[in-house]
Amino acid sequence: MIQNNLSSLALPSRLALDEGPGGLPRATVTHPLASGELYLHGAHASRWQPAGERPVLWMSERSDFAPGKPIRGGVPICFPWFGAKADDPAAPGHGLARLRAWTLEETAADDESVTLTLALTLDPFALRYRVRFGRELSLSLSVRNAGAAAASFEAALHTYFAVSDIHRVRVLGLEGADYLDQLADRRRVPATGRPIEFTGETDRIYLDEGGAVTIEDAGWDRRIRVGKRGSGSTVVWNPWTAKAARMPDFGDEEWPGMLCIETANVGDRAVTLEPGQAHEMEASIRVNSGVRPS
Ligand code: TA6
Repeated sequence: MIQNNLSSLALPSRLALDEGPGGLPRATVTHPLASGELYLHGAHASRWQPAGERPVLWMSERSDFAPGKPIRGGVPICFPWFGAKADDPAAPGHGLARLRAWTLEETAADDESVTLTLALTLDPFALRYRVRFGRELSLSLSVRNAGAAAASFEAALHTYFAVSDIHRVRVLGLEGADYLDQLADRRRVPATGRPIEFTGETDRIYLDEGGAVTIEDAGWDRRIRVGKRGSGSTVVWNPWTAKAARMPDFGDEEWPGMLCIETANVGDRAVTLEPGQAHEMEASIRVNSGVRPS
């Protein structure tokens, strides 16, 4: 059942609302410059395809679409913690925001894009999330401390990108950043000075200085640029064979076709807000054809 407030929204012509798999309310964008899809469940952008390009976001064929379950692919929002909750191992991984029904507050469309603005309250935080579908995909998460005391949070836009073959992909832009290796108890590893290439399960929290990261995909002859603001960590993840096989909502053979580049603030880059203070984190994603000869 689509939430009541939706019926009162005047939708621009390039945006439609229906019920997707699992009966989840879904907004579908059809614009000359791009098409896209977003579920109110988790404010989850699940598809973005600029005109003339292959789809940019990856989605597992095995994903769940059900209340209380995360969607496997697209852009899950991890908030107010990343990974396991430090003081409660029984708490859902990556927090609560991706499991909640967000309210669609505003929509807008122009010659460049279609923009959706969604809201969620997770005490003491008030969240607003603006998603702009156009030649670029812009995702902006604003968090305000609506409580009476200082409060801290971790956040990540856990973006799943579609790639031709992880073996033919390099990641540029993190050569100068140390990383915490999630496969070795978050041991700190010094910057390598080289682009990232993939030969096995990779799960790293890069402590970066906020520059853009580029996925160079030689198989599809394209580059995906992920720019960002208000983020001090970038998580890079591919589960490879064994971990993919352990995830029921992830096809065993799907791992070569995806790569997560996550715009985040996690660990010692978590954010602390005084009462009334706000913080914004934004990812801006763009596709360019052609890669430098490898
Ligand atoms: O961001 C990488 C990661 O923390 C991996 O360790 C893996 O667990 C992934 O997130 C997916 O987590 P999820 O809870 O969505 O299965």
